[in-house]
Amino acid sequence: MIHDIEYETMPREALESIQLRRLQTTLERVYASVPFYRKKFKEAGIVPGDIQTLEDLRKIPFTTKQDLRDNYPFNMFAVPMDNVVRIHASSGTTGQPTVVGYTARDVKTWSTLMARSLAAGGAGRGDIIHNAYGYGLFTGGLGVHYGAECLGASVIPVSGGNTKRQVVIMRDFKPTIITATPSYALHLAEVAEEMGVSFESLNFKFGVFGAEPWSEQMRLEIERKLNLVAVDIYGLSEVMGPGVAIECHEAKKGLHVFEDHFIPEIVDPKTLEPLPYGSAGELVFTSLTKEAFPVIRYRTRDITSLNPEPCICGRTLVRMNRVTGRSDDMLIIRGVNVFPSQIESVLMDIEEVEPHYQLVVDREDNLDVLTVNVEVGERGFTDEVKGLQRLERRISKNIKELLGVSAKVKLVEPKGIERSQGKAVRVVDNRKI
Ligand code: DLL
Repeated sequence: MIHDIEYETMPREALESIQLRRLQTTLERVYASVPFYRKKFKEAGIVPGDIQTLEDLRKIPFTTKQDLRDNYPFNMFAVPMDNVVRIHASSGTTGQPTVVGYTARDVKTWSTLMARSLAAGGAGRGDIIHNAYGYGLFTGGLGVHYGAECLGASVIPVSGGNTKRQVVIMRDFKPTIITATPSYALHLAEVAEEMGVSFESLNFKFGVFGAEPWSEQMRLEIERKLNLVAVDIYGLSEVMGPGVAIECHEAKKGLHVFEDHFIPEIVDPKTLEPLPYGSAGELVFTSLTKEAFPVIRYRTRDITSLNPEPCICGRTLVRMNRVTGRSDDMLIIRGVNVFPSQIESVLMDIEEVEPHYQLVVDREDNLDVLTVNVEVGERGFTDEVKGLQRLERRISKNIKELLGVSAKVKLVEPKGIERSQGKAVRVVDNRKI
């Protein structure tokens, strides 16, 4: 079902005129109230009034994660603290956390966009949503929660962790929709199986998974193991949280970007030149309606491409393709660019292994060494060392053939890779720069 029929199916011309009006208002606001943006505009020799068309947006400099860090914690806020009703922050695993704020209207907008997202993912009134995204500073839990309530669905705020209890809740409350990171969804499936609870006997229809990259093969694996239809949801705290873009369950082919609230651009991550529809590059967002924490040309570091073709679901919003990785978590192994998602695709094609893996990069004698630790499934597990070695060699050969990079493959016994309660840690890079 389409939650906001008017905005989600709007003809391009009408949408662009709304975008331009909202963009101009946002630019005036940040220029007046955020010293960082005023300085950037001045350095570029522009004022908000110079932006007369959507193309003019390209005259404005980019904003980076470093800019947000430099303004830690609240200096990017465009409203006084009296008007901020919510604060979230990124986990800060790659440095200082990024802090974001919301006014009451921002929370309302976010809830509406999350209601749109859940509806696109197959949810409606009467559905029971098992929300296993973490509640807290992470935007996943509360983002889905408010969206579910706005939609009129019943939400179970189970959060991440305490997995056995989650299985009992799934068995007893019979939720119809699950929301979680894809890695945690697979972990839930595993624990359910251990507890003798079959997903066939549960009531799930749809799952809305995101917050970390996952491949098409992983979607098939999740759909099979959890016995549901899985859609991809995208978002980031800096831009809002979950609900910036979502796949529709009808097509499951690219994520509709809510362009009446965010302008997406794709740029070459090296030259920063804009790229046309269809070309893969770094995704950049400008927010159009946010009050407390507007972002102008924010470089997400996520690599994807945009597809303007009409969708069978009726939405006219542009679709972004599945995020294949980040321009900054791209691994360079002996000069070869490799995204963890590419290795994942190779692994997923091997029947004997499970979708639980970790990539470790070391430097030995000045050479990069990539080790792929992957769990062997109960089926591929054998006490026979030779059999395991054969499998390791086969995987290594496939990686070499398909990605052009040499990798040591280490099979790990079932459950040997630590399970995440939220986002999976897929890469451990031990190289010193
Ligand atoms: O992960 C928000 C979110 C919560 C999205 C729940 C979806 C569901 P952050 O913690 O700020 O926000 O992390 C944002 O996670 O820049 C991407 O690199 C990655 N990411 C998010 N969704 C996807 C996805 C939330 N569907 C960062 N596919 C983003 C691939 C994703 N990567």
